[in-house]
Amino acid sequence: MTNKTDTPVTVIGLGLMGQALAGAFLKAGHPTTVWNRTAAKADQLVDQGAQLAPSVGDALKAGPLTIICLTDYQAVRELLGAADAELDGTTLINLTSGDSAQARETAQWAEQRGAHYLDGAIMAVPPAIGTAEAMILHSGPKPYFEAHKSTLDALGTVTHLGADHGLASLYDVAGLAMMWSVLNAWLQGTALLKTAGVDAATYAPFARQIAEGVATWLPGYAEQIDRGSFPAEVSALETDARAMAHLIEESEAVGVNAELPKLFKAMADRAIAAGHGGEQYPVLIEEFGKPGT
Ligand code: FVH
Repeated sequence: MTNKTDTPVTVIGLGLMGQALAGAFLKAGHPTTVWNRTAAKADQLVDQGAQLAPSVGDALKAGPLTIICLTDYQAVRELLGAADAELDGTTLINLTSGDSAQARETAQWAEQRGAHYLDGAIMAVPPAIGTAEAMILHSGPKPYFEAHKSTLDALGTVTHLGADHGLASLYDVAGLAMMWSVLNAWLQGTALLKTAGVDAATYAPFARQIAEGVATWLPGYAEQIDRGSFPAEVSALETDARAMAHLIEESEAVGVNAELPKLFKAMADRAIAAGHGGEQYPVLIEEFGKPGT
């Protein structure tokens, strides 16, 4: 049986992320072939033992598993389109950021050319690659993932989400929604407190406690969403909407931007107008589940 660190791997695309990916494979002992449009970006990796392939086609042929990580899907299709004969029989994992439709289209395109295709999303910055903190999501046929999981483990905490190739991209953007919503909410509060001379560092631990407390509500709220039933066990939406009005009024009174609370109050008001005022907050999923006005 092959030792897991003997498995050869190819990395195409040596931007900040691709260099980190290739570096992690090398560190774990995998024979690593690399290719990049600007060849000089491979120099450091070659010094560490990587093989620089002379062409994309040669890179694809170098081993059973290729990871590609470029700026966007258009670049991926352009680049691989010029060497698509070499895709036959290879496993291709695309860790480039994009949307779910691009992931599904690229999967179909690659599979038509005989590749075993997995899409992926990296929820980490380059310095975290190779540590357990680096969350790397994959979607597509599970046997393709399982066949290479021991190699992929060199990159961080790797997860398979399901057979639908679009899932990794969807989790990626869902994570972004969470990240920016939390950060923007924190900035709103920080701006409010600044008007009273409270600095950001003083408010940050309090804000963190609130965010962690809210996070504990998620499993129960998720159950309500999955059941499609929203009894007001803790607070009714109309009570929450009155608190939102306070936030807007206070922001305006002290000269702080109120666009964000106005946005979520408008959604709550629409749900209340539709008869959901006596239900609990996650009933707003119905507003989130349709196109905006
Ligand atoms: N860096 C990060 O923190 C994030 C974390 C989350 C996920 N991303 C995504 O990873 C993809 C690559 O990001 P990156 O940081 O490595 O980006 P760059 O350093 O700008 O490198 C881009 C590479 O793509 C190559 N490239 C672009 N267009 C083409 C093309 N038409 N043909 C061939 N290669 C192309 C570029 O080559 P070169 O400019 O060096 O010749 C770089 O290798 C991205 O989807 C992030 O969203 C990273």
